[in-house]
Amino acid sequence: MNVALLGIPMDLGAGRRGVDMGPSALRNAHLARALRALGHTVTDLGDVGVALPESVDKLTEGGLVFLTPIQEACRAAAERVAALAPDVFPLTMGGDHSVSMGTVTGNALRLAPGGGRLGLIWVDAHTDYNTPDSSPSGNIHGMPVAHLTGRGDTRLTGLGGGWHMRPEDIVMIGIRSVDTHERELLREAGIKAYTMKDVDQLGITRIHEETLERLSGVQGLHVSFDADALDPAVCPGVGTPVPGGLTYREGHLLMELLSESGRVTSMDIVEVNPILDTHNQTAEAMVGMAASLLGQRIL
Ligand code: NNH
Ligand code: MN
Ligand code: MN
Ligand code: MN
Repeated sequence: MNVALLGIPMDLGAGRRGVDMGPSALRNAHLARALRALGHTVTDLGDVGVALPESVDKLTEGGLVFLTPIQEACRAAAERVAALAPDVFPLTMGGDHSVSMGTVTGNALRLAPGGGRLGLIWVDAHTDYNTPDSSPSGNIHGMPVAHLTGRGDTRLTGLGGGWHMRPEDIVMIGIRSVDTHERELLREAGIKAYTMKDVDQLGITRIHEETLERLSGVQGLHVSFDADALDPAVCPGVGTPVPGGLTYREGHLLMELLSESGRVTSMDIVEVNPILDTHNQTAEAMVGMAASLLGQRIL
C-alpha cells in the first residue's frame, strides 16, 4: 500500500502544551521504518502549518479557545488529505484531537465530490462530543465529533462545505470519561459508544464484529486513535489520562482485526504528548498500533 504520513503539530485545542510535538515523537519512534518493514511504500509529506499560540492575539471566540488558528489548520489538513489519490492510505499525526475535524473531512471529500459516506471508528477514553455550550473547558479537542456531525460553531462545522458525518456511521471504543451535558447530546444523536465496561463484558472480538456490521454500508473507514484510549500504564504521555483503559493487547487486537477486515482506508494518531511521556514510550506504543492496523502479524 502507499501510505502518506502528514503531521499536524497543533496543541491549540488541548488544555496544556506539548502535543504539538506528537508528529516528531512518532517520527522519532520510527513510524516510517516500521511501515516500510511491512512492505508499504511510505511518503512523509511533512507537516501542515499551524500558528504558534504566542503569536495569536484573539485567544477565545464564542467560548472556543483558539478558534481561528484551529479552523485554519483543520482546513489546511482537510485540503492536503482530500488531494491524495484514492489508493493512498493517509496516516495523519496530531496534534490534539481537534485535528481530526480536518483529517476526517479530508478523507470524506476524497471518497466523492462534496463528500462521501465515511465510517468513523473513534478510539478514545473520551467521546469528544461537546459543543461550545456543553464544554466545561472551551478546549476544542473535546468537541471534534460534535462538529463533524454538524453541531457547534459554524466556522468548524463548515470545513467540508455542506458535508457532515452521519451519527449512525460513528462507533466509539474505549470510552470512560464523558461530561454531564455531553452524555445527553450523545444519547440524542444516537452515536454508538462502547465503554470500558462493554470492553470488559463483550471483549474486543465481539465489539469489532458489531462495529463492522454497523458500518457495513460506508464507502471508506477511518480510525481516529487517541493515545489516551490505551491505559496510562501503556501510554503515560497524554494530557488527560484516565485510569482503566484498553490494555496493550486489547489495542493491538482491535487493530489486528480491523487490519484483517481489509476495510480501513485511513488513520489518525493523536494526543501523543512527549513532554508528559517517559522515554517516548507513548509514541512507540502508537507506532505499534499503526503497524498492527497496517498488517503486522505475530506469526
Ligand atoms: N471532555 C473534556 C473536554 O471536553 C476532555 C476532553 N479531552 C480529551 N479528549 N483528551 O479526547 O474538555
Ligand atoms: Mn480525543
Ligand atoms: Mn481522549
Ligand atoms: Mn480489560
